[in-house]
Amino acid sequence: MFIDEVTILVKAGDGGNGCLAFRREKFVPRGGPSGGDGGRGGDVTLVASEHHNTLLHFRFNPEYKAQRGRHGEGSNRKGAEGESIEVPTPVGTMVYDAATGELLHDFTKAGDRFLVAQGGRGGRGNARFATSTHQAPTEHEDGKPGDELRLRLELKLLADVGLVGFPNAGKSTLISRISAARPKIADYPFTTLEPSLGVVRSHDDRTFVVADIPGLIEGAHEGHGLGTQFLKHVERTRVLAHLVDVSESSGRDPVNDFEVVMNELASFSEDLTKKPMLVVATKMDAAQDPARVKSIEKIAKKRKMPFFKISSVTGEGIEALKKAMGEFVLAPVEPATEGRSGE
Ligand SMILES: Nc1nc2c(ncn2[C@@H]2O[C@H](COP(=O)(O)OP(=O)(O)OP(=O)(O)O)[C@@H](O)[C@H]2O)c(=O)[nH]1
Ligand SMILES: [Mg+2]
Repeated sequence: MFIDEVTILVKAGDGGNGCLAFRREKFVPRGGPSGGDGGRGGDVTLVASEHHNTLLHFRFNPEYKAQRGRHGEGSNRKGAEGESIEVPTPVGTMVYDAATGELLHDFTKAGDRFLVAQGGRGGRGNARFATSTHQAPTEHEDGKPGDELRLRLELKLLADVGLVGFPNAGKSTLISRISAARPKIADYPFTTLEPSLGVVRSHDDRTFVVADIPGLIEGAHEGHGLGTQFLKHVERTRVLAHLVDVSESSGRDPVNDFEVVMNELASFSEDLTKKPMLVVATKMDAAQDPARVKSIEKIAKKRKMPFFKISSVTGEGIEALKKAMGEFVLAPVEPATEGRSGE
């Protein structure tokens, strides 16, 4: 199981201080107390968001502070309340108190809200302490501090995109190009022995998870090569990217490679072949024979699968592929939130 984990600090706003003041007016010899209350500090609320699939955004911004309340002022003016903030959190995130290890909240559905740090109350101004026998109070309170705590967030990562293909097709190289994952890459089959996940940042700053799994060969479902048991890691992905080496160095026919892998997927589970699939011709920088590329492009067209040509060496086609993956797996942005950036 792959677990994304991050520690963040949340700090609610402190309450504003109460004010000590007396009225001074012309012709009023003894003005009464007029110190206003401090404003309440803002809260920090975590909100489950379907636009976030990973905890990556927390790594760039590990601190969330709400605004403090303003201090009270004379003439019984209450301080303004501090602004509260909302922090988007992926559905599925478990929120722990980092100090005690206590589970505070488990986000199960989008829109779910959890007030994690409450703003401090504003202090009372001296006007509030006046009584009939105590007409010139000088008591006034400081605001209460807002809650501050460290949270440990945990999210079980499920892959959104699965990379499949022959050994040496360039799966690990692609994931190392589009994510921070650094699986072993080498010029021999079965370099990858177990699946690994990479978190990919899309062009609009959202993230999704790509799984790199070991290569498949003919008869994998009968145990040849590394077998097919790791295909369970891509069973729940939303889309498969099928990588086909179109360079001469594979020494094989790309169309045949494609069919072999499709057969192995089908032998593992029919559902896998029903999943949307992107066909990706890899190693374009080393593809001398355009006929090889064309042949696989034709197969993709026939099956109505989107087709991409990439080179992880030159970067050709990588952005377009990333964008297409993102379109398959990320919820469409609603018009109301469009243009929002930097979350
Ligand atoms: N010229 C060229 N070579 C590439 C490209 N992508 C990968 N390679 C090379 O192809 C070989 C295999 O790459 P990997 O990424 O390890 O392939 P894989 O699909 O993960 O292989 P397995 O883990 O064995 O299934 C390595 O020597 C890479 O350097 C590319 O775009 N162009
Ligand atoms: Mg590999």
